[in-house]
Amino acid sequence: MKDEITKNPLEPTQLLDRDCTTLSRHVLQQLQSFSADAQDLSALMSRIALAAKLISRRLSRAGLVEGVLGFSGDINVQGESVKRMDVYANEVFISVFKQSGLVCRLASEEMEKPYYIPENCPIGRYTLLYDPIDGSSNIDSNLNIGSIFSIRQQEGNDENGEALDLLQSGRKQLAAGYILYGPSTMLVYSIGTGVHSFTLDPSLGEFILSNQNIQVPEHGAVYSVNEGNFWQWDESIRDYIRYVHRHEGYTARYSGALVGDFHRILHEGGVFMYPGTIKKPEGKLRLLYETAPLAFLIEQAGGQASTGTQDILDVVPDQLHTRTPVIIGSKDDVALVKSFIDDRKHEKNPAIATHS
Ligand code: P6P
Repeated sequence: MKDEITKNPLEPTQLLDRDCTTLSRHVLQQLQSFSADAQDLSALMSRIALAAKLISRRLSRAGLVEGVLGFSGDINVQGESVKRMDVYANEVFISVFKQSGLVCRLASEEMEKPYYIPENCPIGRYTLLYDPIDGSSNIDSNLNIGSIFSIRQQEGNDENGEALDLLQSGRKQLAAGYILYGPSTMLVYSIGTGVHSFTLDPSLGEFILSNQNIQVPEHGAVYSVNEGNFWQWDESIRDYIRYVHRHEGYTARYSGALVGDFHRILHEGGVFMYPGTIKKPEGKLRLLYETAPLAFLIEQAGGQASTGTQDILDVVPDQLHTRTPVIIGSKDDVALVKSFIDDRKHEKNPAIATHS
């Protein structure tokens, strides 16, 4: 995948222009509009960038400051032990949207119910759905982690506070993206006009455009899955793993943090999977603020995202923290995994036609 910005060195004036291409400006460029909606989306992305900078700053000093690493002692709605950074990052996203007039509700992996910002609600027509820190088991080992976000338009007034309008498919997303806290802090986003990445320049305190119109390769060597679950999977997934074990040209990469694994697939191609297991057929990853935003991105980048039986973006959740199995990445590699699922289905029921 060519990086169109770095394959030809930029002239000085082009370099200056590139350094002025902040996230908010890029959104307006993408929308080719200065309308109120465009300005809203631009302002929303700026606030997300501010959240990313605050979290990145805290992570960069985690080993030096008391009270950053380790567990908070709480258990979240997912039944998972909460890291102090989970709590901090969750609060950061809430704080950056206060007094914004933009976001009325925030739905987070860390909160059972959506959080309402009353002063925004009559005017703010947007909902932020987010996983404040994804992969927090990596924090204390100083390995890559991420934040994942999705923006939806609020439909109706949500009088009863049930936020039922959020229980719609991922195709209702206005924007989606993630922040990768790695050797550099990167923000990758889409508003439906391609996938674009920004790199935080600490000397400027700004996210600067580093790559645009990212396209995932049709195929890649990487398969990314926790093979420790091998015997928990459906036979069809084991069939796929046996295939990549026996064929040249495949390599396993798995960091235990979805955002980093996804980012690698987006750039190098291949497939990331978190399949369902016999005990938990719905898998581990959450739809509204993990797999649906990434599915939005991968489809914008020319790839695919499936539960194994339907596109992730077509799944309609029955509750805020609905989980789905996920197979996401290059078109050819997602299709290969699905072919093993279809073959097993056909075996169980020969009446189901399966492709060769
Ligand atoms: P496992 C992190 O807890 C996470 O939600 C994702 O970031 C990651 O891909 C997955 O779970 C890892 O789960 O079961 O392989 O440790």
